[in-house]
Amino acid sequence: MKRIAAIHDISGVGKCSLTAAIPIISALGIEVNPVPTAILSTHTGDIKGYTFRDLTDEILPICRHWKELGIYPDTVYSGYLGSSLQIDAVKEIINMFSDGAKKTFVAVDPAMADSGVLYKGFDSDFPALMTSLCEKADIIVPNITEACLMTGTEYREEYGREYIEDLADKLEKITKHYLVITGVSFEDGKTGCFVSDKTRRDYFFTEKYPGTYYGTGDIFASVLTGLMTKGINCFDSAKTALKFTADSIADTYYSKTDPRFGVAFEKYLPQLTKLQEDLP
Ligand code: PXL
Repeated sequence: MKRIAAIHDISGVGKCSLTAAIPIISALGIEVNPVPTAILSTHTGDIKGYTFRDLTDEILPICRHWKELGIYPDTVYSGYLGSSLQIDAVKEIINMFSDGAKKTFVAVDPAMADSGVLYKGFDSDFPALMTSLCEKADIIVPNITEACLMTGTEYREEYGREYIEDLADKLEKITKHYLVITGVSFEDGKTGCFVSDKTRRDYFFTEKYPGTYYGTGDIFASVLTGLMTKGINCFDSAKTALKFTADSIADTYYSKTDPRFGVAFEKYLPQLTKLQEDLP
């Protein structure tokens, strides 16, 4: 069985970070080894009064213990990181597991911003640090805001193909192998992603529902990372991740639940297990 070390916070309510990564990656038949970076009552987006307990000091000891036991993950997967110290810790984890018999795949979701702004609590130095972590990754999964912050590009709400291709030119110099840009939309009512393996570029689209759906970046990145860990190519992996995320959003939109508390991805886990069994 493959194993993924998932380095994210655990937000009790909001269905993001580890509460998305653990069930989704497990549904793909992969063991998840969580490295919780912090414990929060909820995510930090549009919810007041959340609690926050930092766990930075635990990150390296957890991974060192695994290494002592001879446990090497197939993939190191990081998401939301709360500080520059946590970024340094993830870099050290990548180095720590790089002396194994097999190469460790590294997936970095530079979760730090959306809709043109950095998440609460991050200062303007943070994107450069996150970019330095992305340079150690086999695949990076920024949304457009993160892509702009990492490349010093002006953020735009409206754009054409040229804008995305220009971002991709810059981001392909950062990632080692694969790039997926999420939240790409060229027409009303459609959203999707750009995918590149540096030899081929492609776009995949799905229906766009009005509103902001928290945690969907983490859901998408967890499916993508899981499938790529199983050896599925980046294009099929991204297409499957998009379908799973879109189904979960559609369900939440029609059921009219509060989207701040996350999307109904649980219902689609059996379908995800089935979908990936049929992939080449
Ligand atoms: O989904 C990204 C994310 C993860 N973890 C925490 C967050 C956010 C986004 O706001 O606040 C704690």
